[in-house]
Amino acid sequence: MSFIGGIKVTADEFYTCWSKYDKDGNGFIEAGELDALLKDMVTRSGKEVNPEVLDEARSYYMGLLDENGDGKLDVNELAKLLVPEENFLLKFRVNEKLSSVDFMHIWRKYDSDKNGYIDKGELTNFLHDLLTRDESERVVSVQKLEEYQKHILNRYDTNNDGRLEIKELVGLLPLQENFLARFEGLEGLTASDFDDIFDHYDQDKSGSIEGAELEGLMKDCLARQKVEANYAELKENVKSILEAIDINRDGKLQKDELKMLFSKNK
Ligand SMILES: [Ca+2]
Ligand SMILES: [Ca+2]
Ligand SMILES: [Ca+2]
Ligand SMILES: [Ca+2]
Repeated sequence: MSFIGGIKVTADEFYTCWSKYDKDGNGFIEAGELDALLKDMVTRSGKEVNPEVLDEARSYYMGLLDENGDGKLDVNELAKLLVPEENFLLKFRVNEKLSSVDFMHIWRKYDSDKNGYIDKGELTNFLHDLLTRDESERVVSVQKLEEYQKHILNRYDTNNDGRLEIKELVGLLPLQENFLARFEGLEGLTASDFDDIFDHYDQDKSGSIEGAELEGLMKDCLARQKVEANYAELKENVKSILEAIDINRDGKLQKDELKMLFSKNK
């Protein structure tokens, strides 16, 4: 008889499941908690739940998951069954400050409901990835994650609203020096300065600046004027820039369009 295994989940789903099964919160799924998990797995495998099938499921899953053979599952053992998705932060170099474009990619990934803030559940996803980025095989306990979340909010949630906005997250993910700061005035750019700027923000070399690239550019433009925008303001700025200079109306800035941004901003 075959059962399903290796189910891919987001970090958020993983921790929701973990808290669901580890009811007493002692860091192990055991006894009755384990029965509830096995029942769900039998159902998900499309089989009828009866004592015989449950016994088979128990030996199948415990053989697969219970590495140290103590008859209960810890968080790392469960992660072999419910496999958290690939760590998004691995796409970015460790120990190096982020460009504003990389920062906006991270922001857009973890602000998953797009409300302009990293709320608590989103912060859990982010912290899971941050804590496991050096050891992709490892997952962290819910207790540790909560502890870390409190610590992060204490330290970086400067307006105490229980969530992080862009300038608060920058405290945690330091940025490189503003790429635009190296140019004295943006109106007197040489052709090669301009190419450097376009190449820097067109990170994926698609021939246009779009999405996180455009938000990163906007963030740097505003920072140059000493404006620390929140995400809503950033999007508002992107929108008005596109209205003004996105001549072919594709929602992206091609090179000739970007030129207008710098000739306008005198
Ligand atoms: Ca959010
Ligand atoms: Ca806040
Ligand atoms: Ca691009
Ligand atoms: Ca365009």
